Amino acid sequence: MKLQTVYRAYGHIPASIRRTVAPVARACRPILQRAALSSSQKKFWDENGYLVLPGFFGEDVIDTLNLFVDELWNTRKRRPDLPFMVDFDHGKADQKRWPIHEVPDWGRQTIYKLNDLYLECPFVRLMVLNPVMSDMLNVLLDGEPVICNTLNLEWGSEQDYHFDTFYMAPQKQNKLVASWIALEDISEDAGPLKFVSGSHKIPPFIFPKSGTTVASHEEMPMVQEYIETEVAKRGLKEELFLGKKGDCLLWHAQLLHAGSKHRDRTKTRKSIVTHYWRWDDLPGADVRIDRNGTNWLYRHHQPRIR
Ligand SMILES: O=C(O)CCC(=O)C(=O)O
Ligand SMILES: [Fe+2]
Repeated sequence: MKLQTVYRAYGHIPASIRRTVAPVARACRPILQRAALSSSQKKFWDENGYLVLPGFFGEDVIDTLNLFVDELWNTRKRRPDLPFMVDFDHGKADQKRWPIHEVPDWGRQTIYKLNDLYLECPFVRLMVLNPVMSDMLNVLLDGEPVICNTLNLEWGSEQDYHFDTFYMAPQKQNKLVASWIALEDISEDAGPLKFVSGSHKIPPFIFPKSGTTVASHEEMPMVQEYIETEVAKRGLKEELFLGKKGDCLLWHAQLLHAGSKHRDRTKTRKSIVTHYWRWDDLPGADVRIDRNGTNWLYRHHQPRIR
């Protein structure tokens, strides 16, 4: 029996039953692993630290999400109950994060991240961790994936090169995967995502202040030198992800990536990014399971910043 079938049968699984289901889940894992990814996809992932899934999402799914985001922006001012938070200047000293209903009209025209639609929207959860995706991530993470955040963008983030472990380090090293879904065709002058193939083999950078991979913004300049040296040493090359609408890119916890300059601001660059952790690494957390088998981390929306 497929793991998702087990979950569908139980719906939301109380902790006591979950303990009973877990061994079944583990027993199913080798079967799932054979079905989810081809051996060449797995080999490519191991060598390069990313995987492209062309046309993974149908037009109708993408259009529904785009309509939903438009609806949120268009109606936000009369909906103070909307819990979604919007980030500006993410990771910088003057980062701001406001509830969407307080964001002025210029906010949508500037670089922003609309956080965590997944916390309220089963449709978003089913999209970003549908059963096929779930099976694939199960292989890549060697464990049950859990959605731990989502970010919707409409412009290139122009973020510097980073490892996602700077912001959301998993409990266990490397047990984090991100997906980046193109919500429209992405053109070269609209700030596409760039990444360094094979950079996942660079040893993690440990920040002196915390002794972990988690960055503080004062320490960020230190890491850029490390990144440049390690990339040059290995002769690694930068690549652009020029995804078409519905394409999906998966990347490894340690894959270096960045947002390139968004040169033509008459063009948008709509995407949804999801980060996934493993259920096994979240023993005390409130992990919920939708009827379709999607695991997601239930938590508060992120706090306001100024
Ligand atoms: O889409 C981008 O430009 C960058 C997104 C990103 O790095 C992330 O969400 O981890
Ligand atoms: Fe990132």
